[in-house]
Amino acid sequence: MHDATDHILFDGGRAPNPRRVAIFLAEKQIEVTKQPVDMGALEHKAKTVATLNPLMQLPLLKLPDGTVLTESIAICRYFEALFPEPNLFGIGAKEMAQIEMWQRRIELEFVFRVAQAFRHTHRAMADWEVPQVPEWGEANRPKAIKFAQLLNQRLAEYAYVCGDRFTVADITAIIGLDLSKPAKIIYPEEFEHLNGWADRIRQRKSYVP
Ligand SMILES: N[C@@H](CCC(=O)N[C@@H](CS)C(=O)NCC(=O)O)C(=O)O
Repeated sequence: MHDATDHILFDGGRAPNPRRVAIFLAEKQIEVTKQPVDMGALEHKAKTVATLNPLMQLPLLKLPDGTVLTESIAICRYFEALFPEPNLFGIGAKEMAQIEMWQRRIELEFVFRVAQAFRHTHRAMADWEVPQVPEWGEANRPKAIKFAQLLNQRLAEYAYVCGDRFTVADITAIIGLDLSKPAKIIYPEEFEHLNGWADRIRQRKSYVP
């Protein structure tokens, strides 16, 4: 276990981006000090978080020198640099670029679509997404399914999104797939490679439901 308990992670529990960092830290066995924030009670909009992050979003990491990092991938990259093993962002020019490519694609073409569907159609998001535009949410569902189809094809060939090993791109993909349930996005049963991959990812010790 790597000791990083002098770092404070403002943690939003089950929200997708906080989960992304939680899974990453668990994979790398890094221990930080967690400061839970009850996002259901909109605590992320209260002064403590708002003064540290004007965007009022989580996760948020406070470094020992007081530096504040937000953006899940920035936080993950910071820890990858501090504790390089196990490597999750790639080794060498080609693998690093491939992981970055899939990570960005999944973030922009999948997680974003699923999140828009969730935020603009789910009643629980009415105080978060103002105004909710249900038509926009609906419009994103087929786009998420289209990208999931591409992932399914890819996972027919490879055990993991970026090839034969688990990387940060798998973490981003699983949080998008998990968010699909409350977003009411239903994938065709024939996406068997995607489903098989998801079962394997959810069985990893690092998986945070
Ligand atoms: N791009 C940021 C997104 C962070 C983000 O949107 N976090 C959500 C939780 S998953 C949040 O804090 N939302 C608060 C809100 O929308 O009010 C990242 O990758 O960390």
